[in-house]
Amino acid sequence: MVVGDGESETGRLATSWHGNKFLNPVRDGAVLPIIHLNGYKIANPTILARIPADELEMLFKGLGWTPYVVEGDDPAANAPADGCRAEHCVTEIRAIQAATRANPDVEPERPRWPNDRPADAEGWTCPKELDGHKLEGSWRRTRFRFTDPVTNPAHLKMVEAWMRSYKPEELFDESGALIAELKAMARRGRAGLRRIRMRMAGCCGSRWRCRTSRVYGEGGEAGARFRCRRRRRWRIFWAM
Ligand SMILES: Cc1ncc(C[n+]2csc(CCOP(=O)(O)OP(=O)(O)O)c2C)c(N)n1
Repeated sequence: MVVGDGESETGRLATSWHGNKFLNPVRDGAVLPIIHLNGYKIANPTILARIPADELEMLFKGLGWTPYVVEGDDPAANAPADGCRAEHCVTEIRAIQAATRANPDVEPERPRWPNDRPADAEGWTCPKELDGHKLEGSWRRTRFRFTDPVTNPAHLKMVEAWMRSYKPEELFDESGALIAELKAMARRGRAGLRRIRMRMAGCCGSRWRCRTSRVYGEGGEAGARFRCRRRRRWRIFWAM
């Protein structure tokens, strides 16, 4: 589960770090939280990225986790190590489960589940700057947009170079469809995102019967209204 550093300081998520207290390694599943520590949330710095690494480590240890940390701040150079660390965490989770499940009659001690923390730049792989404003590695990446690529050839070129940097020819076939290898990675059936009840704040308890009816509020007022067809009533969920 990848969690943004901004997201992870919102009330409910900040509290949910304590969810490990209720996990029974014999009976329950496990979650590997991967905290995407990229320094910013919307237009502000994040708290977790503003405390020293040793303090952050102590924080998560105090919350009962075994934190794993990336060294260095070059995301491209870190990528292979990120993969290895994540794999190590999964192996550790499996080992905890195997050890406790081998003796299901023994009351298990609460394990210190791992959590992982890669450090990427905010907006990593977006253009470095736009009209003199730093984008990658800055909160500005959510605030500055290409508004005129139709009339501004220089901006159009930048957008094209940016999009091509993701190598679309390796992701889509000639007809523009996603290649089979990637399609096969999507979760299906009951595990598919559309079928997960919690996907919209646990919206109404029916499987994919809710649809977003309209989002109201201009320019960032966070409030979405969902219509629940099964119960035939309106509900309002506030995201903030
Ligand atoms: C529960 C909840 N509270 C608040 C918000 C409002 N919100 C939208 S984006 C955001 C910050 C996201 O920052 P981060 O997780 O660091 O993502 P990044 O900026 O790196 O993409 C917040 C707090 C939300 N979506 N959900």
